[in-house]
Amino acid sequence: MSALVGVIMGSTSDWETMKRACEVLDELNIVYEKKVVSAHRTPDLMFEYAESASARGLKVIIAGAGGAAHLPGMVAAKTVLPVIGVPVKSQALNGLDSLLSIVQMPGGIPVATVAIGTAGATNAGLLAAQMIGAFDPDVQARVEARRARITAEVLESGELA
Ligand code: RP5
Repeated sequence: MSALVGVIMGSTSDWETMKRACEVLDELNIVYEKKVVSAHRTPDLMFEYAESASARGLKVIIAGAGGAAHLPGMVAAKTVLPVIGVPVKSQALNGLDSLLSIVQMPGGIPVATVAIGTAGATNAGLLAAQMIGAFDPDVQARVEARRARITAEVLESGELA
C-alpha cells in the first residue's frame, strides 16, 4: 500500500522530535513515508515533493522545522492537501521562533499548527490519523481504542494509594 501520510522535516536534527509522529503512525498501522526536505537547503526538492504529493496518494503532510521554520508554509502553498506544522524546539529561542513562523500564516493558506516539540509531533501523528479516520472506519476505530486505553491508564494511575 502506498503511503497516506508524508512526514517531512527540515534537517536530520529534527528527527528526534519528528520520530514521535512516526511512532504514533506505526502504532495505528498507518502507512507513511519520511524524508528530510529543507525549504532553504533543498528548495527544488521541496516544491517537487509538495506538487507531487497528492498524485502519489498522500492524504496529509506533517512538516516539522525549527528556527525560521518556513517549510510547512511553503509546502502548504504548493499543495491542497492538509499540512500539519510541527514547531521544532530551537536552541536559540526554545522553539518560540519556530512556533510563530509556522502558526502565523496569512489568511488563505492554512497550516494546522501543533505545540512546540515532542508533544506537538505526537499530536501531529494523531491529528493525521484522525483526518484519515474520518474517511476510514478501521483507522478511526484504532484511534478510538488508543483514546480508551489512555483514559483507562489515567483512571488507574489516579487511584493513589
Ligand atoms: C531548520 O533549521 C531545521 O528544521 C532545523 O530545525 C534547524 C537547524 O537545522 P540544522 O542546522 O540542525 O541542520 O531548517
